[in-house]
Parts: sequence; C-alpha cells; structure tokens
Amino acid sequence: MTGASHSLEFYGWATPNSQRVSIMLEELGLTYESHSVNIRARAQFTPEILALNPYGKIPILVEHRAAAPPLVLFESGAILLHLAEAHGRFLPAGGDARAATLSWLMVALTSLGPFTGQAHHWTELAAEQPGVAQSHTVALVTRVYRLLDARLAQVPYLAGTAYSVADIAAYPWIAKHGWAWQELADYPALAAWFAAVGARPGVRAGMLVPPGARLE
Ligand SMILES: N[C@@H](CCC(=O)N[C@@H](CS)C(=O)NCC(=O)O)C(=O)O
Repeated sequence: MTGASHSLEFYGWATPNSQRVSIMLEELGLTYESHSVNIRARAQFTPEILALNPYGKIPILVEHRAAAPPLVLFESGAILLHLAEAHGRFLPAGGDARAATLSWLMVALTSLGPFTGQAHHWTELAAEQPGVAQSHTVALVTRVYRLLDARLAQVPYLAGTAYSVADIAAYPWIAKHGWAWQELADYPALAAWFAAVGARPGVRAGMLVPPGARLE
C-alpha cells in the first residue's frame, strides 16, 4: 500500500495499454487515484495531459513523493518495469529468470500490442479497408499468437513457472483478439492461460479501470 507521503495518480481509459498498468496497480494492491482520459473524445490532447506526456498518449502514472518532485511516467512498459522494480514483484531481480521475463515482456510490448493495434485499424477503424493491409497485419498477429500458444503449451506463464509483467503486458491485448480476427479456440494453450490469468482478482479489477470507461 502507498503511504500518505507517496501517492499515485493513474491516467487511462478502457484500452489495452492502459489496462496493463491498472492490472499492475491492482495486482500490487496499491492505492491510486484514477483519472479518465477518453481517447475517443480526444482528451489525450488536452494541455493537462500533454504536460504529463508530450506524446499525448495514455497510460500515464504520476508518483507524488515527499522528498522529491513528482515522478511522471508514460509508456506502459516503462511503468510496468518501474512498479515491478519498486515493489520487487512480478520481475525476477536478476539472472536467467529476469532475462527470460524481459524477452517475453518485449514480445508483448513490441509485437503483440503494436501489431494488434495496427490490425484493428485495418479491420475496423479505417475509412478504407484494403484487403492487403488487413491480411498483412492479421498475419503478423497470427504469427505472435502461434508463438505464444507454443510457449504456453510448455510452461504455465510466458516467462516460465512464475506469473510476471510479461503476462500482465500480454493479457489485455489478448482480450482484444477480435480486433485482429483471431479465435482463441484455435490456440488451446493460449486460451487456457487467458482463462487462468483472467480469473486473478487483480486482473479482473484492473480491466475495469477507470470505472465506467468504454472504448466503443
Ligand atoms: N507505446 C505506448 C502506446 C500508448 C498508446 O498508444 N496508447 C493509446 C491507447 S491504448 C492511446 O493513447 N491512443 C490515443 C492516441 O494515440 O492518440 C504504451 O505502451 O504506453
């Protein structure tokens, strides 16, 4: 739990990158204030948000500290790593286990998330929906799903035996499998992992932050 001199403010919406951080906050049992930034209403471009993240994106985490200026963090991966290291949870401190966890975290950060986001653009959001763009981006996601399914047929969690930031970074994007025309039934090990991770109280709670936020 945070102390009175060390409070947290979370800025997010009902989006996968945002849910990564709210899941982590809930998994750690931290107290935080949640601010809604409705990206469909372009709230990410208000002066208040741009002052925190000049990229104009969520999630953002502000850590108020007694003896130092506030620490303002953006980029979901950077926030996950900061919280994992600050609290000594969900990321091994060193050695092979840490290296493996970071490898799978990077797959989630640099392939699963961005590829699914691009697929979603072409399958649903774009005014024009060229088949070549759809098939290209969906194929990129399919390759990642096959990778994750094969991995999870061998071990219970992405990093191996322990639940980690890699699972937290991947889960909310797998929840959006429909964005990239994926069927979880085609990936039995990934589907079993998705059910197990999704049953965790911290994950269930984190997926509902900010309260009432809806992307559609
Ligand atoms: N690499 C960034 C991506 C953040 C991102 O793209 N956030 C989306 C919501 S999931 C957003 O703010 N979109 C609004 C926009 O790009 O204007 C991260 O992992 O935090």
